[in-house]
Amino acid sequence: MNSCLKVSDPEIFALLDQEAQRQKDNIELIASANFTSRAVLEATGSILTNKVAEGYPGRRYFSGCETIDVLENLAIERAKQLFGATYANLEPYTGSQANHAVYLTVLKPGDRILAMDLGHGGHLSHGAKFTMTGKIYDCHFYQVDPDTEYLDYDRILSQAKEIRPKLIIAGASSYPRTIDFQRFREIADEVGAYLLADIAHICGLVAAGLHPSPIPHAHFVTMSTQKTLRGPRSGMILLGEHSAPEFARKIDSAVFPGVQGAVHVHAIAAKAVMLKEAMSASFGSYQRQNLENSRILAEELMERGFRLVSGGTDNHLMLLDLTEQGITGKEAEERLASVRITVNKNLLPYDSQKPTVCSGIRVGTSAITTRGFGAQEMHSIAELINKMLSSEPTVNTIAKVQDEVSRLCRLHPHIDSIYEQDGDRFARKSEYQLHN
Ligand code: DSN
Repeated sequence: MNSCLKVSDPEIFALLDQEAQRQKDNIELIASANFTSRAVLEATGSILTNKVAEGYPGRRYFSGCETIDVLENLAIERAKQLFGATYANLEPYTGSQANHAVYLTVLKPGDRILAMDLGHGGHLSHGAKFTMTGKIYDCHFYQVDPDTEYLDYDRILSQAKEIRPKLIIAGASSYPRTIDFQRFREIADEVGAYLLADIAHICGLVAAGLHPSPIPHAHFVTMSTQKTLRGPRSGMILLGEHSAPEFARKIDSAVFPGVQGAVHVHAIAAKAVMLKEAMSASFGSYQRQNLENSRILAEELMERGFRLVSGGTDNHLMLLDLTEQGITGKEAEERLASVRITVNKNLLPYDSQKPTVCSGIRVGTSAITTRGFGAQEMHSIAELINKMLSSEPTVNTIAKVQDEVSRLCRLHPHIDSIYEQDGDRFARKSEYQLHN
């Protein structure tokens, strides 16, 4: 495939090659990042891109959908099986689109939402004032406890009683602790609100049984599929048995034609592949290692004097407060980028810095765990972060850190390690290997 591209568009080919090299040579610690399998990539880049389809299996607005009807039904069944759901909609283009479809299902413009504050770990699509959600709905926010930095469910209940939201959103993009979906449902019931669980970050852990599932509790469950699930860049909506009878058809029409148009059939196929992979024993091992890596990295960083928000992590990510080190999140992100360690600056709860500066960074282990990094590498990475952030690094230190990053990357060479890890199914050599 790449050889066609090389001939027809050498500029784009060269950029892809450059990005492949970056992915190979960098330690990827952005918590939402991961590496898909080659099988997922093949489905994403397949001839399914050529097929136009609108509507749902058996209810299409174009002909020629016999094959893709089978494909979409198979994907739906796999999603239901993996998560123990009774309804699945695989058509949302992204996690944000999935959220918008839920809003369209139960809210009218001006209705109240209560969601996690963006600066405390929430997500843009949950109602930040400059977003579509924030402009259409009346959005209010709960925050973490100022002392423990954990969610304070009693406080959320009091706020819910005061605000009387029509929808409560449980879910985050930078909250390192377990979320109690049952408690959230009790709060929602007490104030007569619907509960949406957005599990974009933790869906892989939920699928592997390593984080409590929201399916028995939430009215709606949404997610993006490229993070801990290791799928394509896409979205998904699930319903449990208590809400499917009432909402299945409404969600269908909220997704299409409510918030989007023709189906991304190639992404549906890639999600089907992702779901099959997520049912394998190796996926469970991967997620256990992901949690173990995260726990070890958190401990190693704290031992080196870094303060972690909430004092640690229960999941695949952690937030480092760099106030003690005297640098901003922006400076830390840039310093680490200079040695090919990729992180993102992140607001911390009650942060006094602007979102473009931030007082901390978010660090996640999903991508490096896919790459095969284990306990020993977590020790090394903590040491490298310490060398770069605890004080201004010298030229000599920077050179030594760069060498160590190269060594670690060579030890676990990019995406090809996934194929070896997962056995025969992905045994074929990648284009990247063939070219190098
Ligand atoms: N939701 C954003 C994140 O958590 O990084 C991007 O997917």
